[in-house]
Amino acid sequence: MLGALGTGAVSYLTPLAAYAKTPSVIPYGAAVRTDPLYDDPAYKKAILDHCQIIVGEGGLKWIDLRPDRYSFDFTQADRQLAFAQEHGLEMRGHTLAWYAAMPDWTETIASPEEARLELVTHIQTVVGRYKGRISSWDVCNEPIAELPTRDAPIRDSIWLRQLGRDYIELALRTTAEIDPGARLVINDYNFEQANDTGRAKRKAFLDLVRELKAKDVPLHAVGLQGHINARIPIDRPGLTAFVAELDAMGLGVLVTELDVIDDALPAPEAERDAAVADFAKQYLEAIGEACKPEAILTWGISDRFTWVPIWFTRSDGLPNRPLPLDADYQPKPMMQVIKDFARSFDQ
Ligand code: 9MR
Repeated sequence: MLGALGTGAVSYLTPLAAYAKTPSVIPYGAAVRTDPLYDDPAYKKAILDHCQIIVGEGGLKWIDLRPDRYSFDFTQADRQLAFAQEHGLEMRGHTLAWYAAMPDWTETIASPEEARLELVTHIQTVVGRYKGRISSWDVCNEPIAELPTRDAPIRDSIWLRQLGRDYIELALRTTAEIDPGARLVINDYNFEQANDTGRAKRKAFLDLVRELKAKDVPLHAVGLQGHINARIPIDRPGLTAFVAELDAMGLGVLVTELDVIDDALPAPEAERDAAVADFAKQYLEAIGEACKPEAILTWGISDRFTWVPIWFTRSDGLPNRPLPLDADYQPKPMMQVIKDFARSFDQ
């Protein structure tokens, strides 16, 4: 049996890439936290009822894997993968090269040679361990600057400081070398915003992707995170044109981290949930006008576990409601939007 979105004859074990070629299914997934997968039966049931894919909200980040320069701690990622395999779910890998969630010791990386060694060794070890079991990687996460300019389009990080923008190519080539079967993704956010940030992000991202393609760097798909800020309108034509350009370059498109930042939305739940669903709908429709996404993942499944209040607590003190299930795992209109969108591609 497929999960809630599944209608086509695709088994749980079908690699992500194959879904893209199957006309009737866009698999749905969610970012997961490790402990409740095992300790909270209602959380586990929600994941199994709805998802074909999981991705660790943490676990494969440097801060989780690399307590020090010389060791790796795979505890969380192994538990997530064991869950995925036990239940026939895909697991995506997030993430190999990112500016954030880095352990302090990485700040002591002091030369290009050292940076190259650390990045390559990390990727060899992590991708090598999960080869054939994690079939899609966010190799590079959020490479574009917060407000990219012509002179500084790439975000500051230890990798950029030591290796320049070639760190992106290095990460992609190393991942491809270690697991030639893996689907390699660059993942970033704020592309949908109808403002200068949105426009600049789209341009800088397209420039980067064009450069990588021109150099024949292995890159198969792009991840549009979709942390939609409800204070900012969605630039539907801008987003559609952007996705159309990516699609024309032969790249797959995944929605990787969908949620709606609701701190500025009205308090009443029904009204707020409707607005959240509408933002998700506009976002997905704008993408869908240009291509059929390979997958849709939300960043968490239930309002019970979400990163949003870390940065976007509401001034009225009410809990955020950014995700497709409420805190008691009941579906909200956003879940229906995702299902309807996926079904709109059925033949
Ligand atoms: O949701 C994640 C949160 O629990 C972590 O503390 C944080 C730092 O590792 O990362 C959050 O996830 C981010 C993701 O990795 C990349 N895109 C933005 C996500 C939300 O901040």
